[in-house]
Amino acid sequence: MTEITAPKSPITTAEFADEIREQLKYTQGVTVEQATPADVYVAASTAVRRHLMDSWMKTQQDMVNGNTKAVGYLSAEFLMGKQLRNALLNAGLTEQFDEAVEQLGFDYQDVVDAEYEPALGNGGLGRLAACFIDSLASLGVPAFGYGIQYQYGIFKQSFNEQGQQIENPEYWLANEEPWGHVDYNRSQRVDFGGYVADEDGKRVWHPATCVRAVPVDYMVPGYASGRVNTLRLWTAKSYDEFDLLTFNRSDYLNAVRPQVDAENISKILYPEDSTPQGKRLRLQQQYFFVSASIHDAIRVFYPGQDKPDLTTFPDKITFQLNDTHPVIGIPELMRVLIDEYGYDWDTAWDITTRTFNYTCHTLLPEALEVWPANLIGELLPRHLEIIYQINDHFLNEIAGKTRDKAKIERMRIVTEGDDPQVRMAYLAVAGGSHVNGVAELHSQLLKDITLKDFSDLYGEKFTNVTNGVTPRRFIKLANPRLSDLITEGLGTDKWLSDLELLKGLEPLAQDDEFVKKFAEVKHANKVSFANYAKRQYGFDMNPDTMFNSMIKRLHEYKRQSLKILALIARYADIKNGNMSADDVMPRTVIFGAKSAPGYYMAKLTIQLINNVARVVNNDPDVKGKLNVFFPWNYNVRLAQHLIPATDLDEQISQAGKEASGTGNMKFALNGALTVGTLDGANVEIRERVGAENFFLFGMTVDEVEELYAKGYGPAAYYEANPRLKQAIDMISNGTFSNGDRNTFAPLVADWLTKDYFMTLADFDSYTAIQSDIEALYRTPLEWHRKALINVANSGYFSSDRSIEDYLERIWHTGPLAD
Ligand code: 26Q
Repeated sequence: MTEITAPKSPITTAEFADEIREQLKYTQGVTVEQATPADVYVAASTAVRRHLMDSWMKTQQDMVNGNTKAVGYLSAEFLMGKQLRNALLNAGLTEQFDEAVEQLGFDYQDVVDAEYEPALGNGGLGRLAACFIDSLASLGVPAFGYGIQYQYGIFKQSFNEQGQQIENPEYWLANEEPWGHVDYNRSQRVDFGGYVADEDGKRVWHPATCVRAVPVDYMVPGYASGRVNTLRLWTAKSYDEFDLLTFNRSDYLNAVRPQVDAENISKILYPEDSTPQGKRLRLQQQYFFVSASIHDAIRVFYPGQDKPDLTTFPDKITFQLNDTHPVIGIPELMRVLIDEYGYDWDTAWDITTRTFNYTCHTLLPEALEVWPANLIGELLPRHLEIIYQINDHFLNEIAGKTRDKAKIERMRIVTEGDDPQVRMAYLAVAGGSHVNGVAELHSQLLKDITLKDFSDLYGEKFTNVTNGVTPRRFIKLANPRLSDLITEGLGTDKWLSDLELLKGLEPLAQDDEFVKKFAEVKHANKVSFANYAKRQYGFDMNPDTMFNSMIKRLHEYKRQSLKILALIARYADIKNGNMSADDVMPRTVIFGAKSAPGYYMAKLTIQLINNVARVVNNDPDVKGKLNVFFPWNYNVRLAQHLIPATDLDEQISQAGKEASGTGNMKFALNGALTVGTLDGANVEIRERVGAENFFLFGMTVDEVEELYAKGYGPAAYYEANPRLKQAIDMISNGTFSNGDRNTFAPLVADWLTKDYFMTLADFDSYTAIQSDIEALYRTPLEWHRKALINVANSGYFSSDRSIEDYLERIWHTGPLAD
């Protein structure tokens, strides 16, 4: 007997169909006959929202009235993906929806396809935030996600004739958006600029301008928890007051300018996910959403109180800072407590440090945010004073802990000199209770290198929480075939809320019949993906080849270049006749990647991949043996289609550079094998699935360090390895640029002279592991057995487990009582 625990709403199909009809008529003003799939999408989404309303309101009431501390997840990005299917799943309405829509004469897939994906994030960090709020709700923990409702999400990527990336605006709000509820009556004012004056012994901020932060609320239904949390994204509106002086001078356009500028604050998501540029508007965005969120939390937890006792604030809510982006919240809470509520410094500092915690997502020094003090002073003069004061107190405090003068200097929150800089990561460590990395290795390296001085003196603050992904979206929704097989294998669907139950599949890996069914699921997924890729992109993919994917942001440290060099070497082997037809294991290589618009090397790499794809796919000599595809505009939807169809996943960053990775977890859970370095969460995945079920290659962190210390010269590797040399020479001689030798010259020059991420040094080991990969793939049963063992042992990588770790190690709170 299979035990089904998935929630099922008591509503019938007929009732659901009636609700859709009502919505169509009374809200949208169309008949069923007139309605398009997009109309039905809006009507059905509205109906689902209505169904969640009671649980949403009750969750909020229980949160405010009970004693369970809530979590405020402060994040500049939430990469949510489509909402409808997820909401249906978590609300237990999937069947009713499918049937109702069919009864109304629509294809449910058309209706689902009508949804426009909100892409309010760059990549891993934003998607992690989305997984975490899903898990918080599913575990019944009261929580707010707080962020920004950008009008333009991450750009829509296309490729031009030359294979270059083109960025197009992603104006997702051009379509009706039924999920977000604009709540003008819960707006907050956010001030900027001006000056600070001494008045009656107090510092008083006289801002120059202000904007109105209007919340847009999204319901976050938990799976099988009956709880519905809130994602509150702020949008910037101007106040409707005119600058009368200017107005009277009849300079109307200038009078309206502040209004127009105000609304720019939430206009666009910055598409850089490293080397932040210190842009004024970006700082405005950060302060905008953080200030509004802090005031919102005070409003929610002390309703109607003029003089709340905010010493209890840390018992009401704990704020998690998703990277340094919301760290301006630390001086903001200090300012609110001191200036707005009259607390003294020490009390305010005690409250603040007990409220905040900080998650770091990087190891790259250039990705650690630093703001010019001058810029902060211009936009937030009172905050700059407070930051300097925090700096002074902090330096005093560490002087009591160490006599190492150099160390104390290194730990300054604000640097000295002509153009002082505020180091947001340092401010976050000083102003919060806990700091965590996102995988074991990353947390260790933070302590040993990036934040070593801090860890020496405040070791107790440092901890690890390994990332995770939600099995609801990334297994159940993305891979229904595998979900059914897992449920069949385990005899229950409880794994959806307790992913460690996947362990129960391990014995089935010795059952050849089950492994064959598992292999059939993978094949069916590949066929589905091939059809999807044909429809969406016009690609011709052969599902009987190995599907080998590399999907992630384009970055030098992630080393898409290693993959492309190996691929060119393989192409040359086949072309040169170095391999007999039998030796060639047919492969379909699939890339997905966006580059930051101003990242020259990354954009050139995209162009190279596209041109290698063009040459390889058109070469009759390699027909049927090697194909390369680069579907444009990689996003959550494409991930949901591609991951279940992948045989081999690439996680090949230079060791010590990828903080965690989360794609690696999604692939392992969907039965792909990983080829990867000992980096980020790969280390833990390999530990859990077993070394024999993971294709490891490349230098370790220590070996990288050693080689770097010795002096790394990439040219020697080029000279020593004829296959590598040939691959690079083919790029140089114009094979992939219609004979033009200049197009990719900057890439080649970089590899041969700098190669900062040691692509060339790892080439040998990377190409050597390919024979193991191909040997295994020739015995499908053994391949799929290992893939199944991966699934069985990846339950740890559920974001439910990550959240439980946060609850235990950092937040010290739990589910609401029933
Ligand atoms: C900062 C300032 C100004 C403009 C942009 C930014 C910015 C925006 C996004 C900086 C960084 C990001 C995103 C970083 C990110 O996605 N990091 C990834 O986080 C994942 C979740 O923890 C990890 O798995 C990845 O290893 C890490 O690269």
